[in-house]
Amino acid sequence: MKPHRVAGIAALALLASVPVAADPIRAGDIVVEQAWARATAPAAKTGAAYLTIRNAGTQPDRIASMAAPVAGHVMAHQTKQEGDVLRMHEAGPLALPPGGALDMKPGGTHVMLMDLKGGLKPGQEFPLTVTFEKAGAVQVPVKVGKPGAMGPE
Ligand SMILES: [Cu+2]
Repeated sequence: MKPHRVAGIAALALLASVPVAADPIRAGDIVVEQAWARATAPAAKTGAAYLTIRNAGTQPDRIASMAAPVAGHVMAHQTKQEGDVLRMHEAGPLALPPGGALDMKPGGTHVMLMDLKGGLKPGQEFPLTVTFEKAGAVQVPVKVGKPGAMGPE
């Protein structure tokens, strides 16, 4: 019996279970990666986050809901060109066909963070909980980049 060695292995196991922003997060066959957000002004009430979600399975799935402690309300938005204006609309439940991917990017589908509680600061990280109809809920760490950033840093 070597108690200190057992404790060391337990600590390693704990470390391995804490996700880092760059690591893909899995829920069953659903893989979430590269979650990031744009910094906002301190008093901003809305912000946008982006992530890539892949369905590596054989069954379709959909995003049922999203939540984050930095925001009062989280929804999926689509950006559409209307004449010469870009407008955002609430997207329906985002579908993930088998083998398909949802690649959220500025100017396209994004996670809209509503009723922000104090804005988003560069370097900040916050958890985003994405609940899938079949795969269940995953908590994804979202890294906040610079204002106007076009991708994860
Ligand atoms: Cu939006």
